[in-house]
This record gives sequence, structure tokens and C-alpha cells, in this order.
Amino acid sequence: MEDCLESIRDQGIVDYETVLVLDHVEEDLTQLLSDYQDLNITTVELKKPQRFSYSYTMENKEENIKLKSYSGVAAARNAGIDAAQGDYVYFLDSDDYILNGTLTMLLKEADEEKADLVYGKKASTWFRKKVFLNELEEKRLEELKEEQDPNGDIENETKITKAQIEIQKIKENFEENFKDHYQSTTGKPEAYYHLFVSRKGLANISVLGLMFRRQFLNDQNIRFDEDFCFYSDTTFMVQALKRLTSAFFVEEAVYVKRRHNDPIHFPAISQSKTDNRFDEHILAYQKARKYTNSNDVIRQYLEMKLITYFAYTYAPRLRRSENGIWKTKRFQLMRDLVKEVDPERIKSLKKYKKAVIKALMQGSVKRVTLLVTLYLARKKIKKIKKNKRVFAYHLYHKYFIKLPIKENYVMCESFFGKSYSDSPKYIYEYLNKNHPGRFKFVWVINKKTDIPYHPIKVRRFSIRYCYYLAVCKYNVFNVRQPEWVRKREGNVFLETWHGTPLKKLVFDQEEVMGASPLYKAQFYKQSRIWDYLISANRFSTEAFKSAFLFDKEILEYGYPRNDILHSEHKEEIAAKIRKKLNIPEGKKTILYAPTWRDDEYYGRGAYKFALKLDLRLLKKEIGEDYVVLLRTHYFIADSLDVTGVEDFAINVSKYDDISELYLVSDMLITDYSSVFFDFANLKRPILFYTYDLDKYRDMIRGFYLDIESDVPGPLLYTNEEVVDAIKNIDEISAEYKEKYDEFYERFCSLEDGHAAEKVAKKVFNIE
Ligand code: C2G
Repeated sequence: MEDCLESIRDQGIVDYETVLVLDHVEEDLTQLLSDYQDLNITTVELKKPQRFSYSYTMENKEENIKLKSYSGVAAARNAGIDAAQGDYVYFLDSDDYILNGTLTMLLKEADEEKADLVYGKKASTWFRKKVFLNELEEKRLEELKEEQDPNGDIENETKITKAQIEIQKIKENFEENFKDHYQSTTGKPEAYYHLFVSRKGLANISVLGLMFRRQFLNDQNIRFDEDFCFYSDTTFMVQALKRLTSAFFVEEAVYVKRRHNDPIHFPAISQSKTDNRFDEHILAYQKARKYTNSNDVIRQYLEMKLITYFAYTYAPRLRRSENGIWKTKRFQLMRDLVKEVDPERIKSLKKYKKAVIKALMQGSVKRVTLLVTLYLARKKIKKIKKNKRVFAYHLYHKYFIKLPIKENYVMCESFFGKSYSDSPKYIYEYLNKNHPGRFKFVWVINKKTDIPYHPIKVRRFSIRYCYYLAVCKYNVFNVRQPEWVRKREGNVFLETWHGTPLKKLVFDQEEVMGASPLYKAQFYKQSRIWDYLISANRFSTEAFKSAFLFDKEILEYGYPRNDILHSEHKEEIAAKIRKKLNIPEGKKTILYAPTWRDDEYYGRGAYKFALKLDLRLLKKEIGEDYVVLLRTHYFIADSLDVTGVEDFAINVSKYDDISELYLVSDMLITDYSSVFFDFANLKRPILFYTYDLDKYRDMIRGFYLDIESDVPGPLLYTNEEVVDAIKNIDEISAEYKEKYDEFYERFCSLEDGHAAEKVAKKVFNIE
């Protein structure tokens, strides 16, 4: 809401009013209203009943309409129009905002042209204003670079042509049907295209980003239909588009629609779940159609939208549906509606669409089902050809999941099959060492790796992987399972997770800047199958509860992966690893292990990383005494370049188990990675190279701790500071001694080298 109000303030316009419509707001708004006094706010309160009734059905329409009058988005907007006193009305939802200059530009155009409607562009984002503007600026700079590139592509031109062709078609239709009227409809075909034709489905037809002349809405008596929850803009826009005499598009005026990344706590209206969306959709279609006549271009496009809806949304649903209503009442209703469609329109359809609509008109549920089955099968085959994994998923769902569960089979996976490492490794080794033969193991591993105790090895997403995923009783993993994994009766899913969190996780993150904006919704679904979750300390337990909305058993036992750091053989193990890595005798070792940046990626799971540590400088300054082990996060796709400093920097990014690397490291440098919580078990010095702290903390993630006061080492911002700190490491250790001890007590004191044992006993039912 602050982004919204501030974006109004930043417009720099003087003569305006803000009508704030309160739809049963329970919070006290006194402070907010006083903070934004300069916005000339008038508040309008909607009265009872409390909420929009979602129980609307075609059957008992009358009764429901009475129930839900004066609440919901349609009622709110109507109340806003009624209360408004200015010349123009602009609708702004409280979770959205507008870019600077938007209202000024729209107003100028409206005044100059005496227009009924002026409208701008609609941008869509997952982010709050600060982040969005920052992104926009970065994009602009990127585009500037491209413009200067003589090989830059000319793709945009073809896009414009497509829109122009459509607009031309609409113009011709206008000329044909409304010759006399056409002179006075400046900008109307363009508005038809932008605001109606090009909007996918009826739900995307919207008044956001549009500025109407208030007199026009009042003269024509155009209001939002309060029967609707999801589709109230459809009939409004059909009426407005038909009746307006002029419309103007201002490209630079931008309305920013903020998408909701957390449908669990803050669903957008479009994300709310209801069974009745079909009824609303159809009613919106019917009502909108009533406002058009047979030769109307809008009717033409409305009918096309109905046909598309039937072919690609309704028919697949009909096929899957076990609910009689889809095959009887609703099917009949669709049939009646399609029968009214101009036959010429149906003649012009292509293959699948034409066939399926004909089958509908004949009233044959069977034939529609057959056609859609064939259509979907063709689509699936195409998908399989493109991506073999789809076949494996298909087998999983269709066959493997129906096979009996293998009671003593355990599937283990670490970091998406990228390595043999982390807590799953240590639980696996504990079980094999102490209960040989009791379980059979399957390891998910995507590369050639030696794994002791001869497990079955499978590649992630292969057919064998899908098979074992379906039949293994136990599943031990440290990140997430794919969204399509089902929990079967008898399955036990142990999520070990992979670190004590400094950076905020999932539902505690305000923004989701990673490659998958639907992360929160996906995470929620994926984490519902977990039975147990491991935590290394009380702090993590609390964080996981709120971040994962996890309410099952949390095993606060310490991390199995840290057992090795408390092993009595750790010196011998370290000596072996030093040899394996060719660390020169007599040199001390620094491990540099930074985390990933959510906003810099090539695609899902493939993130960019630019090394900001100046290896040449480090080599020059400390190369006599030290070597550096460079270790990127498992998400990083870029490989590090150590040319010229090979004798000083060893790239250990492909080394499987970071816990082993801790053992050979005299010092850790990290940034915001959870690695320091684990490394602290060794009580060795830790430095934080936080060159992008402000951006990372304030824009990208947010932290659970105050990094400036709670971590056991100094924050360093430049290479020179890093060099300096390494040279003075003894003084730093002394300076941080007390803080380190407190830190250890808080985060590491549960670790006693027996976490794997405790977890195994609990989860695998071993006495
Ligand atoms: N890791 C690694 N090398 C790095 C960074 C991380 O091997 N350079 C491994 C460590 O085991 C680490 C784990 O990946 O504990 C998780 O890495 P983080 O950098 O903490 O990032 P993320 O994967 O986002 O994990 O609650 C855990 C974290 O806060 C989230």
C-alpha cells in the first residue's frame, strides 16, 4: 500500500483527489491517513456484508446476488466512481503502483484531446517498487548496450506488425459496419486491440492503467457488475469500448501490476480457490454478449474467446473430470452457447478446434473426450521428443506408483544429484557401517562418483530414478523433491536441509528474485510430503517453522554432515585430503566459499557468479604463506578462471563434500552463505567478504540475524581489507574471541559427532 500511495505522491500532479475505498478494513488507518495527507484523500467505507460470497452458482443466482451486494472489487470501484469529483477517474489497486509521470502524461493527453479514454501500458512484476525500478534501470542500461551493438536484432519490428495487422482487421470491420459513425471513433480500433482482443481470455480484460472521463461513465451509466468476483471488468469494458467516441494510447504511461508470490498468505483475487469460476466465466460471457449485436467486432472476438476456452481449457478438464456436472449440465450449457456462434466463425477454424467444436455442437461428450485425448497425446509426444524426462514422469505416474513399496529400500540424494555429500551421505554411511545389510540403498548421482558400500546409482529424472522414487519406502534428501512426487502410504520422507539460515528463507522472504517466481507456492506443495526435518540448533528450528510452514517433527539433533568435524580421526582425514588436493607442504589454507545471487541467473538452477576476489593481489600479498581453495555454490554455472595463479588458487568447486574441505582449511572467507555456521564447529577464524551487502540484504534476501553485530568475524568490503585481515588474523581472532564463543554456544553446541546416529535411530526405527 505504501508503494501505491507513494507512487501517487511521486506523480508531481497538483489538482487531484485520492479516493481510498475501504472494503472492511480492520486496521486503524489514522497514522497512514496523516502520513499521506498531501494526497487529498477521501475515504469511502463499504458496508456489510463482510465478504464477497464465493458460493455463487448459476442455480441459485437470485439468492446469492442479494447476499453479496456491496463488497468486493466491483463494489469498491463503483463506490470510488460515485465518490469521485474530478474530471477523470483512474483505478489503482492497493497492491499495485504506477511509474513516475504516468498520470501527468495521461491527463495531458486527455485534456488536449477531450478524450473519453486515455490509457497506458501495463507492466507486470513480482516485486515491490524499489526492486522493480532497480531492475528497470538495469534493463535500460542493458538495452542501451544492445542499441550500440551493430549486430543488435530487429525482432521488435515483427511484433509491431502482428499487432498492426489485427488493428487493420478491426478497422476494416468498423468501416464496413459503421461507415457513418466511423469518423468519430478516433483511436477506437487500437483500443479494441490493446484492451480486448490482445488480452488472453476474459479474466485479463481489465480497467487497470486506464483513465476515463468521469462524465462519460456517468452519461453512459457504465458501472462494474457486482455479481462478479473475477470477471467484473469484462462487461464494464465491453460497454465502455462500444460507447466511447475516442481513445488515446500513451506508451510511456505505465501501470505496474504486482503479482503475488505468496498465494498461501496473500492470494491475489485471481489466485483464490473456488469451484464457481466456470459459472462466473460463462455469466460474464453471456452478459457481455448481450451488449453487442451480430455485426459487432467485439462479438466476433468474444465468440472466438469462448471457442478457445472450450477447446483448450474446458475440454481437457472434461476429460479428466469425474464430476458429473462437467459432462452433463455444463456441457449442455457450452453447447447452447456455441450454437449461437456465427457459423462462418466455426468454418474458419483450424483442425483440432473445428473438430472439437463440431463434436460439442453434436452433443457428443464421447467424441469431445476422444478428440481432446488425441490432441493431448500429440502434445505429450512432442514434449517427450523435446525432453526425454517427460516419458519418465509419465511412467512414474501411470505405472511405477502402482507397484508395491519396497520396505527396506532407501533412496538418498544430495544437492539434486550433483554430489555425494552433505547429511544424506553421513546418514547413509552410519547405517551401512552400523547396520550392514539391513537396508538396500539407491543413490541419485548425475556423474561418475565412487560411493562406498555399492549402492544402486541412478541419474536424476532417468526412468530408473522415477522407478526407485516410486517404490523406495525411505527417502533422504537435502534440498527439495520435484513437484510431481507423490507421497504413498508407508513412505517416509526425511528432509535433512542444508544449513543454518542467515538469509531469509521461503515464506520469510519478501521478494522471490530467483529464476522461479512461483517458488513459494511450489515450496509449499513440495514440503507437505516431508515427515521429518533436521535442524542444527534452536534458532534454525524456529526459522524453519515460519519459513517452511512446517508443523511436523523437527529433529533438533545437530547436522549429520558436521559429525566429521568432531571426529577423533579428523587430523588423519585432513592429511589425506591435503594430499588429494595437492596442497603444498607448509602452506596454510584459506577456503573462499561464497553463496549465490538470486537475481543473477541464466535459468533455473543455473546462476551466474563473477569472482570479486582479486587473486593476483592476494597471491602477491599472502602467497608465500597461503593457498586459496575456491569453492562456488552448487547453483553456480560459471566456472572460475585461475589462469596465471594456478600455484596459489585451487578450484575445488567440483569437490563433492565441503565438510571435508573445512577440515583442511585454516580460515574461511564467505559472504552470506550458511557455511560459516558449520565451519565454526572447528573454532577457526572466519572473515566475511560482503562487497554487495546493501543490495543483498536490503533488496535481494533480508537476514534473520544482524550481520553487523551477530557474526563471529569482521565484514570486509574491499580486496585490500581482505588482505589486511588475513595478515592480521591473530589480532582479529583475539578481538572476536568473546563473540565467537557466544556464537558457538548459540549455533554449534548441539553438535557432538553423533547427529547421524540420532537421526537414524529415530527415522529408521533402529534400536
Ligand atoms: N555450499 C558449498 N559451497 C558454497 C556455498 C554453499 O558447498 N560455496 C553448500 C554448503 O553445504 C552450504 C549449502 O551449500 O551449507 C547451502 O548453501 P548456502 O550458501 O547457505 O545457500 P542456499 O543453498 O541458498 O541455502 O538454510 C540454508 C541456507 O540459508 C540456504
